[in-house]
Amino acid sequence: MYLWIVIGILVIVVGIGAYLYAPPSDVIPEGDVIMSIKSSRPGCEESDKCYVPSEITVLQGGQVTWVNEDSAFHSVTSGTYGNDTGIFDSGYMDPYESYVITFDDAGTFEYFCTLHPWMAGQVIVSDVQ
Ligand SMILES: [Cu+2]
Repeated sequence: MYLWIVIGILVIVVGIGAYLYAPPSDVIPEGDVIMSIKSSRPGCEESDKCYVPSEITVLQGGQVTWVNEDSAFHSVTSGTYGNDTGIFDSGYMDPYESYVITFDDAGTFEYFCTLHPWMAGQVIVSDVQ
């Protein structure tokens, strides 16, 4: 009888501990730009919902974080489809994976998804005065 009470208390303590210290499994990294759901299908470009937002402005030296919120692979690759400029490339991003780039040079940087030619966006890096 006493043994069962001890075991019962242990189970409760371990249970509460696991509940308090387990990292939440549904945390999605915060992104500046998301690859939206169903952007793997053609048509998102018609409503400008592939990369959201498809155009983002940051100050020189600033960072942009992309998060793939779709269930398909996507990439963030510099240039345009068929004309990869080789400045940056995330590779295939899994669902909910994030990718961060720091932009040290001012200018307009176009990017696209190597898997879905209709997905395109740009980062405008403004000069620090
Ligand atoms: Cu894609």
